[in-house]
Amino acid sequence: MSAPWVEIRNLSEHEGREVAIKGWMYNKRSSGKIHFLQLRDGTGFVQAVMARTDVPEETFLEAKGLWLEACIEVTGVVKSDERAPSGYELNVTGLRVFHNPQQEYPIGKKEHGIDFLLDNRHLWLRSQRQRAVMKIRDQVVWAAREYLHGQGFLLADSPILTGSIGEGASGLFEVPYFDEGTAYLAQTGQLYAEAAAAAFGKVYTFGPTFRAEKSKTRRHLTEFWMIEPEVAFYDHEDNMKLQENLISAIVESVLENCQAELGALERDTKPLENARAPFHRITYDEAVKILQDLGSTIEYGTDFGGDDETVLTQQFDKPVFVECYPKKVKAFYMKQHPVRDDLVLCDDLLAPEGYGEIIGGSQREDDYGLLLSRIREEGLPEESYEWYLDLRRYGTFIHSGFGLGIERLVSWVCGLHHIREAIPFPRTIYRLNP
Ligand code: NSS
Repeated sequence: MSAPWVEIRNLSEHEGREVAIKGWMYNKRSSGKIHFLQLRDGTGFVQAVMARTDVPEETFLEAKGLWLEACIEVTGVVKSDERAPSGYELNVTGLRVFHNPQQEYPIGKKEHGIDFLLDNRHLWLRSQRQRAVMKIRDQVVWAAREYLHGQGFLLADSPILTGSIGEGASGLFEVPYFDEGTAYLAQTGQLYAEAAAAAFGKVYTFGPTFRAEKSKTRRHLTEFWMIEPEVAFYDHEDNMKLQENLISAIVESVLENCQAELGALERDTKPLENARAPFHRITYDEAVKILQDLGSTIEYGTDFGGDDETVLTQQFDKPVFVECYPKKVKAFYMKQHPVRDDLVLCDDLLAPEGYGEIIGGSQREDDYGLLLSRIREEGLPEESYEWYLDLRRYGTFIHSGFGLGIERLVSWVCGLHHIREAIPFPRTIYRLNP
């Protein structure tokens, strides 16, 4: 009977038995008598040790001729080994070569520039570091869904092709749309989430969102994924509680399930362990004062730049909410502050260690007249908001929600220098391929 195919992650269940592993050879060391084949199969990494005396001569020669990233099946006996990162090694008994490249793999051991790596993103993804980031991304998404599902949220997907502008007229990707004129790629699912909240109570959307802003920062993608919860009868305060509980749950889940990956990234986990609700809170007014006291030239009434956010977060040991921004720097749908009519009931959640905004949220304007006048002030095309105004015509309700940028969160959790590593195939203003 031939050896059963097993995944590297499950090797511990097969100690002492002969198994087959299908994967790629990402590295190799050889002496005259032994080949050390480093294998990966996507679920893990393991060293396969082939001794000349254990295999037929032609098998040993065939292994000698393997190029990096050869796709192979290795048969061998699983042996525990304390020195191995996975705790196991394979004593090779057989080899089957599916494809031997016969040419040098473009990504070698030497340092490559970031442009080269991004041009080769389709291959770069195979590296141990990129696998760690993607595994953590997967855990972040999984944990977010699990938390929301557990709280009774219903997933209500929103369209990507839309006729109404979600976040202001700048930064829109336009697509010709049959006889209907121009469609926009969604900047947010929020307006649809609000309709869904009136139908189903607690909802969230989760999908790709698009911004055509020409931002070249470490925090901006033109295509990013956003989770957007929206809840009927939640006010600004309830909204912030949901945000801190969601982030705490996600971070806890990553700490529980991704220790190996955090280790591979050499991530200091203390700031993550610290990120337990409740988070710090300051108002926009207080934030401006803190920044000015620290020497910033920020003027009251303007939005924070990335550098301001970095400085702010460095004053706190865990995530911090900045609440109640001036109306004029925020989107039209935010609810006016009950006492200060120059402010809105909103919050940005800033991640520590200089990372800055990972969430933007608000209580929504539920007053028909105020909302309509905001749409007019912003010069938005009124006709395409008719359906949105209906939500205020038929049983208007207090409600709040927010958008969590997945790549921003993954960047912070992984301790990445740049957001482009937080998504399998990043889209930035300079990159559409691969
Ligand atoms: O523009 S946001 O601040 N808010 C919204 O889109 C609301 N409509 C969300 C809502 O209330 N349902 O974006 C929300 C988050 C922001 O905090 C970031 O984490 C992320 O979306 N975001 C981005 N990530 C990567 N790249 C870019 N360009 C980007 N823009 C926002």
